[in-house]
Amino acid sequence: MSYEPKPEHKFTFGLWTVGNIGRDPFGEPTRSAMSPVQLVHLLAEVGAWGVNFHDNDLIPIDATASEREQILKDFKQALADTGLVVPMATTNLFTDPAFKDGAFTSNDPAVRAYALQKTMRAIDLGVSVGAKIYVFWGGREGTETDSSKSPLDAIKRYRDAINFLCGYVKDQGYDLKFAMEPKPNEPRSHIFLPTVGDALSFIATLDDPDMVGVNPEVAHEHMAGLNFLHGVAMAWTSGKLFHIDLNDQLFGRYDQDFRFGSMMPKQAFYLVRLLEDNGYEGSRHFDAHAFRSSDYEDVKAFARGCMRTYLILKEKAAQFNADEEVQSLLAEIHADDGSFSYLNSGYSKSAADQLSAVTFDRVALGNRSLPYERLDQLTIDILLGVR
Ligand code: GCO
Ligand code: MN
Ligand code: MN
Repeated sequence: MSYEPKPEHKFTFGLWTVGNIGRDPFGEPTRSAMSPVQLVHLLAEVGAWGVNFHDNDLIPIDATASEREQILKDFKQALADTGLVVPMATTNLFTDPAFKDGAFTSNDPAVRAYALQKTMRAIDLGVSVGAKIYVFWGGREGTETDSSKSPLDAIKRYRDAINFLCGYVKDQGYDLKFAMEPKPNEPRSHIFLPTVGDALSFIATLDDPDMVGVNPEVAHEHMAGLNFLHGVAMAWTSGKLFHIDLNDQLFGRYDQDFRFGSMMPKQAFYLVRLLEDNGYEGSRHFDAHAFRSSDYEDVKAFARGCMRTYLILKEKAAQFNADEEVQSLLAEIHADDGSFSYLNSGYSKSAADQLSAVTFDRVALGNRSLPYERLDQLTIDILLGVR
């Protein structure tokens, strides 16, 4: 199999990912900044399908109207020249000092109003280049000290803001859905909506929950010490997996944003298998960046690596699914003689009566062998390429 990325794979990168200049809290940039047009061409060269951006990745926050017009014209030309699409857009509500204590959840009503206005404009911008998904990552929506902000107030403000913006999108007649992106911390000590589960329960309280889903990110759930696969499964089963941020991250570390599958390839394998086996149709968006030590040639290697690893894992998933020994073990594990099929259609008085009358052999249930070690080693053999 070739691991060449194709448009049907829907691989996307943010301008801020391949455009990351290698600044960190301890060191100055190690790469010179590339323009959005240059980044679009870089992404086309490595074989990506789409490019996503924050409003200010494209248009600087202090750009004049005529600068804005020229940048947008050049960007659209680059899209036309390369065939890249813009499936997703988002707002930068974290860089400017105005947002130092949050945007939608700020204690200052003027900051909250500015955040809404900035997002309305950024939505207009995203929609003007074709975005269908709009991401909300509340990087500054949080606290260092809980004396400063009531989480109840903050969550209410967050809800009011998303409701307001849903209203705006509908009023404009845009074909756009929202995706909330949870993260537990960094840059704030504590960020509201820390995990996929929090985001899902928040969405259920909105005026129009159907308009809003989630954008889970590998690194963010790993930072919280959680199983990303399980978070994604929860989003999927709730019909809320509108987008996904793929990268990699060790547990218990600062936000690392590593190349997809580079740290925990086994977890990445289960994730790709879930997405591919269940027909996930959204973007496979890589929200990662190259090592600070990389130059732009190495940034291309990084971007190609994200897509290549995804495609290798997709192939491994197909191999796992087709492996006879794996399948026979799975069949053994899932053996079902149909004795309890009367429970499959949910509660009924007769099902409850029938169940009440059963005598279970509890010891035999506990003694049943579960060959999970064998299954796991087969998985490892497949992943390590010896099968
Ligand atoms: C992070 C986040 C961001 C968001 C981006 C798009 O940890 O910084 O993952 O990269 O994904 O703001 O919403
Ligand atoms: Mn992140
Ligand atoms: Mn992200």
